[in-house]
Amino acid sequence: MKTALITGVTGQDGSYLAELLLSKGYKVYGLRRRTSTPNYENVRHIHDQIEWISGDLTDLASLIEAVRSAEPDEVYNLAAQSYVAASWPQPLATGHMTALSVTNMLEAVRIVKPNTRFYQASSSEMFGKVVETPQKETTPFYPRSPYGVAKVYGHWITVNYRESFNLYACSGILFNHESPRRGLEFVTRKVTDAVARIKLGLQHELRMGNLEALRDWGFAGDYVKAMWLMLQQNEPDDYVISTGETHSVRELLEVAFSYVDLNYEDYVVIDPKFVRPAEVDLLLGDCAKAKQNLGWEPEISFEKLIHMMIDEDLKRVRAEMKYNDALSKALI
Ligand code: NDP
Ligand code: GDR
Repeated sequence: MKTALITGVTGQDGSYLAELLLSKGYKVYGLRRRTSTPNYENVRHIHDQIEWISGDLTDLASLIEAVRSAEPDEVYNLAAQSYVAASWPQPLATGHMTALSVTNMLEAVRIVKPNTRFYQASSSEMFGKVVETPQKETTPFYPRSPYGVAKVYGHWITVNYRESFNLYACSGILFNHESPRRGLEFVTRKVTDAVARIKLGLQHELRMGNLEALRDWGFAGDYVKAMWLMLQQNEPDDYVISTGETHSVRELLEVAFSYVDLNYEDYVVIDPKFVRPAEVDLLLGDCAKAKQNLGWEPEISFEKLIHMMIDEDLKRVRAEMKYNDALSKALI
């Protein structure tokens, strides 16, 4: 039985990866930081199958202890401050959690168990300003946010530890990937949640930022398979993971609202609050290397992904309405 340690296991990707590894017979350890209220929503269904370790990515001592107790064959380092828009008002916290913490995790592996295979969650945000399209492993980085800058550090320190200490360390340069478990502030989920609420009469407008930004959106369930595949090769390497299709935020709105027979133009209001100080205009990935070396391909299309997210949000919002209705009847 193989053993894996996942940081960020309560997040979107961590929950799908934990499911995948459990289905492959892994013993899965999940690092979780202390929170004042429970944050198990994404892993509720597999909570009992995960060995929980308390720790924080910014605290090296806790990571050393985590690696010592889990003795993992593989570490997946997914934890980060992952919301780009929050990285301008919180540049230092983002730097600590998303950049320097990668060195903490690498150090814990190097000190305690250097034969552990290591995955770093790098991002297409590192490409930032358009230098070349489609973007591939050799495309130069030009990050456009404190988050993007922090991820560039995380990427290069991973490469550096591989070259300096001969660690099996891989950096997965993943383009945007979404699911019904996506945080509510990210644009796809913000839109699918709003579509469900508008359709059910609970919301009447949707305030948005830049509708012309273009993103290469895939399904998180497909992308965690690529993370696992990177750690099963003979040699460690870095890979772009993407769909090879790009769509604007405006197209996202069209696809989402028309799925429930509504017109987005009747509801969307542009609010400067959601426009970023610097934007990444166009992301479009070329994942030929992953196709060739890992045999990986995305399975879920953009439209199917958005429809899946709306179906789940409709189900959840209806359940909330039923609960609130029952509650108000009980209180009468
Ligand atoms: P989420 O925001 O859903 O999850 C982030 C996770 O990190 C949460 O479990 C969070 O815990 C945890 N975390 C944050 N700070 C700390 C800390 N100091 N110590 C311990 N845990 C911490 O992100 P995703 O699942 O979407 O993304 C996973 C990783 O992949 C991130 O590094 C992200 O930057 C990167 N990435 C994501 C892409 C995407 O499109 N989703 C694309 C490319 C890269 P808590 O529940 O307590 O908040
Ligand atoms: P991104 O994702 O910044 O690409 O980072 P997000 O969904 O937040 O934004 C995508 C694009 O949509 C535009 N946009 C809006 N975004 C949000 N959140 N809210 C709005 O109202 C809105 N209006 C327009 C944004 O300007 C942007 O262009 C995600 C994260 O998961 C990162 O952690 C990851 O590294 C990258 O994807 C790849």
